[in-house]
Amino acid sequence: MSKIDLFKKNGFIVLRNIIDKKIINECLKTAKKINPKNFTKNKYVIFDEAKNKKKYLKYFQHIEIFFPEFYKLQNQKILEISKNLFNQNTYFCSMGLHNKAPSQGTSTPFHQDNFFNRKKPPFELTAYIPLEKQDKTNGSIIYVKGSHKKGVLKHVPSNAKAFSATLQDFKSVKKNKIYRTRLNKGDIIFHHTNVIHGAEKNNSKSKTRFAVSVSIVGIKSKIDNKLNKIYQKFLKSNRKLS
Ligand SMILES: O=C(O)CCC(=O)C(=O)O
Repeated sequence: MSKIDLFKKNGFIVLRNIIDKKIINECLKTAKKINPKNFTKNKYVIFDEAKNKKKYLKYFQHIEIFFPEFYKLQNQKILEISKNLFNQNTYFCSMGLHNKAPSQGTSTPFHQDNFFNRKKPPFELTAYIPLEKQDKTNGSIIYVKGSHKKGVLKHVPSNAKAFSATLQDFKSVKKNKIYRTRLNKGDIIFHHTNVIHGAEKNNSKSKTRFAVSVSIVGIKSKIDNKLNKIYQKFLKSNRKLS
């Protein structure tokens, strides 16, 4: 099956060895140097907090504005692949750095990005770029195959940092539909904005788990007013938690 057909069938594809490891290492070095204390008042930065109140970086929205080396991840190859997947021109939209600190990094609740992205038609995808090895030990990303075909399902408020909403009914998802990824530096996932995905917490005592999400949008896509109204409500309630 071609990569395009696989993307259409499952709602995601994993491509190996696509991103220049030099650029990844440069971004990883920067990410590891970020001191939470310097960003506590920055509204784009969200932390996990330990019992002793120590803060750990969880999510840094618009990382590229603060650390321009991250712009290097927005390359022509990614745009070309996205263009082929949606059969239309595409553009880079936004970027964020995810982390799960050793033993502290919390899970990513199961969700569909389009609950947050609010696109109609849903011509949007995430290019998910791990900056380091990612597997079961440090919280691998998990997909529900084919779930992008169902539209945006009901989400409910979540206590999870950086994700104001989670899918209401994950229990009904069949086990054989679950795909757990194992990623190395250089790999990339393209996932559809409607595909259900999440990740476990970081159980490792020593491994960080930095990854970058780059949003790419098809030019035929617009903001959906109905989805937008629901999202704004959820956003308000979640920001009070951080
Ligand atoms: O890295 C993670 O756990 C979350 C990633 C994610 O949900 C996304 O990029 O859409």
